[in-house]
Amino acid sequence: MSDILSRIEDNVLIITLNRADKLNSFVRPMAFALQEALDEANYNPEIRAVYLTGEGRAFCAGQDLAEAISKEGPELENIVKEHYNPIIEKLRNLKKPVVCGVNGVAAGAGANIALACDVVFALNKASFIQAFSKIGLIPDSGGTFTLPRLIGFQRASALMMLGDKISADEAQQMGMIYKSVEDLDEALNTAKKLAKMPTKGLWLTKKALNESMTNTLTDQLNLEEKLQTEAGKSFDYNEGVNAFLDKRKPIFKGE
Ligand code: T3D
Repeated sequence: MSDILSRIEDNVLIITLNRADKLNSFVRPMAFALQEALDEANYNPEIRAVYLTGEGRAFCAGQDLAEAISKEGPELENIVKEHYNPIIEKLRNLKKPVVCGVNGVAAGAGANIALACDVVFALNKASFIQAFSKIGLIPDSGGTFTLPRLIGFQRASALMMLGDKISADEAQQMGMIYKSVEDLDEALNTAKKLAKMPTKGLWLTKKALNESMTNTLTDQLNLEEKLQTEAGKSFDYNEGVNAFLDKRKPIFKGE
């Protein structure tokens, strides 16, 4: 059985983490398989959005700790460098929107991979744990960058040091995720909706948001000017404006 399942449905690449008996914790082949799936999403024009979720009762319990301490397993520095850093870079630089459907507990790297997605839904019974401090590690997978920006420095600091479990409802209230939901159909349908939208414009939006994390206001205004010019030359901008003026539904190509 493969560690990652993937299939295309309505132009959405549905990726399911598939080590349910170990709460979808990551081993090396699984990390590489996820990276390959994200590459496929970036380059395959049929794919216009990604939906990431987990099999069974968990989304992902982070690194498989048995592998992490195994003498035959990869070195700790290589786990971060070769597994998680590329996954986060690929998620943030993927030119298609990534919706995450957190179906259960998301711990350690599993939590921070979810938070690196563009739109994060979680089942209301799901939870988030910055589990790293409990085993003497620091939060990785971009957590120290992403979490303080999502929920503020103080709350990020407390959650990362204490390793407290946060419910999906609490995560929504503090702005960590977009929505806590009763049924993840809403999350998959959101990915399908995004797959019909102007893909290029969505990518340029994502790029602007990425850079806003570190830019000055002046840099950001200049970037908006540049990206808006690019968006304005797209097929979908022309189609969107014409459809509006013709009072019809636009048919976007993603270009
Ligand atoms: O070298 C490095 O590690 C660097 C990279 C770091 C990145 C990281 O992600 S570090 C953080 C690693 N993750 C954790 O510390 C979380 C560990 N898991 C838990 O704390 C708990 O499992 C949960 C809170 C997530 C869920 O608790 P619960 O009670 O619902 O389930 P459980 O009984 O603990 O787990 C069910 C099974 O999954 C169990 O296996 P078994 O006994 O039925 O055969 C458990 O051992 C396994 N499992 C859960 N998490 C992991 C895991 N096995 C390996 N690695 C795991 N991370």
